[in-house]
Amino acid sequence: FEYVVNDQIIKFGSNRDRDLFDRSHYNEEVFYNIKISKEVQDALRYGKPIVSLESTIISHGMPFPQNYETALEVESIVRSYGVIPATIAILNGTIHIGLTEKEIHYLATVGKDAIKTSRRDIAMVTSMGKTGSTTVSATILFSNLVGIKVFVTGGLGGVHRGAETSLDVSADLTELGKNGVMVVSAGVKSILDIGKTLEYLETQGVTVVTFGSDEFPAFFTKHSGVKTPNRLDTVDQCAKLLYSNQLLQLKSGMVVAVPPRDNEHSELIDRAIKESIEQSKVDGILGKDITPYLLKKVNEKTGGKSLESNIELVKNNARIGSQISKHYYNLLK
Ligand code: PSU
Ligand code: MN
Repeated sequence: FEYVVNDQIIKFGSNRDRDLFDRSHYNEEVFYNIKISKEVQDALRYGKPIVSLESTIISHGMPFPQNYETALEVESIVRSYGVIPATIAILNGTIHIGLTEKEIHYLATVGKDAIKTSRRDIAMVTSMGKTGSTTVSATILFSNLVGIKVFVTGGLGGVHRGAETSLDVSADLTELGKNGVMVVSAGVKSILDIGKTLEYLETQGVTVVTFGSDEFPAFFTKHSGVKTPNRLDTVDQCAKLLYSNQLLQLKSGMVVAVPPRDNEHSELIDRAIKESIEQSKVDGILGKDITPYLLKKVNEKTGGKSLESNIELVKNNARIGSQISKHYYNLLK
């Protein structure tokens, strides 16, 4: 069977492939303005393992040039496992699945001039021909649309502290509930309310596992004091979890939280987080600006130590995610 994206015909081998890759979003009458890189098309066509990557972490999550260097390094780590990386973004209104180095460089230098794009922003960005970096939510959505099942990032959005009055809950969580994609991250930052985030994920039907620990990690540290709903110890177990999710067509997501290595700066970072949250109230920061604001402030207050850990853990997640993807594709054979 085949489908058409921008005049490019994408063929799949058999009906079994069709069942394995959820194509339910495809409807031939709908025209998607999507450009899938040649490499990613080939990987989809021949059933090679793929891992998708988000781009808000490039534009809003890290400063230049570390954002650029990290994005390329993460891609090369993924490749070192024989897995194809697909960084996702919207460039001049066109959804791109798989970016060139030049395109990554472009996003890294425009930084916050790119529109931080979650689900609600997608149609605005595409219809106005704008450039948008995709958050975890939009990246999950596009991954699912083209059939990519494993997505690697640093940290997820979540339920913000004080959400009982502000109602600030990241669209990452509802999107996780709607797509059978496995997201590999280092959990959620303690700028968020971790306990409430796990409650919300349960409501959304999202399977949450911690890799090799009984505790759900807090991004910069292994320890959050919150017990994880599930623990898995091998990449093969994670691949089997994904396989079962697909087989049963649950169409809801999975979070694999990878605890970061021990961090000697965790107290410094913790203090910086608390101060930054207070400062954000004084500065009147609201809505989608809060997460980028806090990341920047925490980085400044820790003299770049938080950024170092951030880079380290994204790479670590890429190692685990790539292996999960490989094992998953082996299960399909
Ligand atoms: N956490 C990070 N780095 C990031 C983000 C979160 O450590 O770059 C980004 C991700 O793209 C995530 C988004 O999807 O922030 C969540 O934003 P919000 O809290 O506004 O939903
Ligand atoms: Mn928010």
